[in-house]
Amino acid sequence: MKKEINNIADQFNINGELLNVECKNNGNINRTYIATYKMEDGSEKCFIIQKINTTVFKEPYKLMKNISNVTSFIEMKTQFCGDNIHPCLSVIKNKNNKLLVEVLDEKTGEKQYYRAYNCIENSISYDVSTDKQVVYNVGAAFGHFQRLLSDYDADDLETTIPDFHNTPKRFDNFMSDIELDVCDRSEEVSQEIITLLKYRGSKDKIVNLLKKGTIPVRVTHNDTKVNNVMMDKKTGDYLTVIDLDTVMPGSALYDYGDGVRSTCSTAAEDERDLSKVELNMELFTEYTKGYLSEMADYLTEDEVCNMGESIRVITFELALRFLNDYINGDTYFKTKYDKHNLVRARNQLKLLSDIDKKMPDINKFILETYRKYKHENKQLIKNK
Ligand code: GN1
Ligand code: MG
Repeated sequence: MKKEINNIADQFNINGELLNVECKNNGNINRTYIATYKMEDGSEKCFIIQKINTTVFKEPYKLMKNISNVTSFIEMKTQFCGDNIHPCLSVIKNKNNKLLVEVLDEKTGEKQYYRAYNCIENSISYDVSTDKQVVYNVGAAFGHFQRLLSDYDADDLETTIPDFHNTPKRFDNFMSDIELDVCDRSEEVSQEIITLLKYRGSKDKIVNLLKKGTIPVRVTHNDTKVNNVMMDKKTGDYLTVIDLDTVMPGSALYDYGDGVRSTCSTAAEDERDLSKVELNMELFTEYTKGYLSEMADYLTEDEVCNMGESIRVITFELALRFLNDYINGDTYFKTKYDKHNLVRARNQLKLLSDIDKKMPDINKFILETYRKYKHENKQLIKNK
């Protein structure tokens, strides 16, 4: 493998001598490597190389086109605004100017696809953080990302995973997979199924708002997990948002909801001790302030009124996806041990029940914060 990955790294258009490639064991979908090169000026520089999971991303060139278009647009805007605080993610092409390096797997006869990015220097990301400043910054980072793309035409992007956040469709598939029960696991998880069904009431809400045109289709990230924000190691400020695989047309609400789900839980997504899992309201307020500090002027009132609901819907969706994958025999998410997906599903169900209890407070805070930012911005414009 070592020789193979070195050979792949050599095919990217990087003017340097490859020193080392290290595999990073994170992410539930793709495989990530860090490649270090000695550059022409003698300095050492790291690059990210990723093997694309083609079971999940069936059309890697379409996916890379989305990423390349969006990263170029962000880079242009960032330069235009004279922003030299937020470094941009850029795709590094191969030596033939292609977005991917292709390799033929001799065993299976299938093509494998690799892509490369620059590394965001002096940065760190967190799987969990209870630091209020970090959480505020994660909210601001995803808000900033959405704001930069608020005038990018969503029709220009390919839908690389159809129905990615179509919660009702995922639910229907889940119900038929319980029936099919290919691995004979449905009975084992009957308690989890019952708990999940209790919360199915809100699953159609966002999809219906999109269908009716009540809320707009925007360019969205679709994987706003806390560890997808690179933070400055020294200052703790956000630098940039990574993992743009699922950038597609979608709803801003799923991005906000998923950000809160992932960032404001008191434990990691696969914590087994459920007594440690809840929605931390202090962190939720920080995330929401950070997000709205960027997005209050860009969201419609219908979007704002449904932000709270989006947290419940996306947590339901993740609980459902993990449980469904367990029932299907763990074919989608990478797992590190036997019942990993079941642990994740239980964890998300616990979080969901806590979010459900806290909905009135969640909604109240979102509206108050929205009004505050809208008002402050108006005053700012008036006083200019
Ligand atoms: C997957 O691999 P990662 O961690 O970036 C998944 C997300 C889930 C997430 C849950 C393409 O993302 O949708 O929210 O796991 N990505 C895809 O941890 O399915
Ligand atoms: Mg991802």
